[in-house]
Amino acid sequence: MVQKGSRGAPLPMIEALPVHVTVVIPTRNEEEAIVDTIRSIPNGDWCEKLDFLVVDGNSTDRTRELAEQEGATVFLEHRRGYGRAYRSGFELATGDVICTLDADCTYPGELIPSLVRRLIEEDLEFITCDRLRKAEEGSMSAKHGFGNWALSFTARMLFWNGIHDSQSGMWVFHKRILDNPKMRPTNDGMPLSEEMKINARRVLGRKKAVEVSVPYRPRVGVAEINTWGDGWKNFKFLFAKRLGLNREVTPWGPEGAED
Ligand SMILES: Nc1nc2c(ncn2[C@@H]2O[C@H](COP(=O)(O)OP(=O)(O)OP(=O)(O)O)[C@@H](O)[C@H]2O)c(=O)[nH]1
Ligand SMILES: [Mg+2]
Repeated sequence: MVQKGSRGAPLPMIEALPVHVTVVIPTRNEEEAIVDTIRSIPNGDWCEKLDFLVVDGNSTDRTRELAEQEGATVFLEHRRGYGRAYRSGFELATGDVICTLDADCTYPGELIPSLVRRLIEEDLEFITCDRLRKAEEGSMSAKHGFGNWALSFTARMLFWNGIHDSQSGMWVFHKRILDNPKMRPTNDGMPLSEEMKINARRVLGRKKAVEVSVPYRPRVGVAEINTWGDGWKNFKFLFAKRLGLNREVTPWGPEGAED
């Protein structure tokens, strides 16, 4: 017997996981890929409740409209930045388990049910998905490949945490880990990605914070990333974090939440 995902993809008949899962997706002008990104995640009975929170950074295209049509809750985060989007989205997510991915069809959304199952059944707290070992052809330019390797290598040397892919943006974790202020990332930009993994390994340890290799695919839609600028910011952040000099520029949570 099989269950049907909302897009008709058959899922093996297994007991629903007793958790509410929120998929948090940051977007900025992703109208070409947001629908397929949401649809890539099986929407069957594999968990108690599944919802989508799109944190949009002032897109000027149809991203927000399309996300709402797919049933997602859309939060408009006026403040710029990838990290800023997550630092609001994590607080707003209502699920017990949070999953993240980019809105550009690069990450395997279809693996989310099995990753959540692994989190629960193996009693883990945090999973980060490594893209570098299973990257598909054309998914990463030589420049990005080298940048990812160099940043990951530097992070391993500075933090000795064994993380292979410090820049991956796909994570699956219990929302409760963010109750600990030491787990909350401070950075509003791209460095939030490496900060998540540094915090997870520091606070939760290697047994509870694990890295899993997943496929990585060519991007749909045009990236707004500034390769050299963001690469340099990521690099500087690693040293600031190592020295304990990283600081929050904006507070945790959506605007007004601190009042
Ligand atoms: N809310 C919000 N989302 C953003 C912002 N910048 C990027 N994003 C989203 O964050 C995700 C990651 O950004 P990408 O442009 O894919 O960055 P990247 O994965 O390093 O670059 P590629 O490898 O080219 O995809 C995407 O879903 C973007 O739409 C921002 O300022 N605000
Ligand atoms: Mg991307």
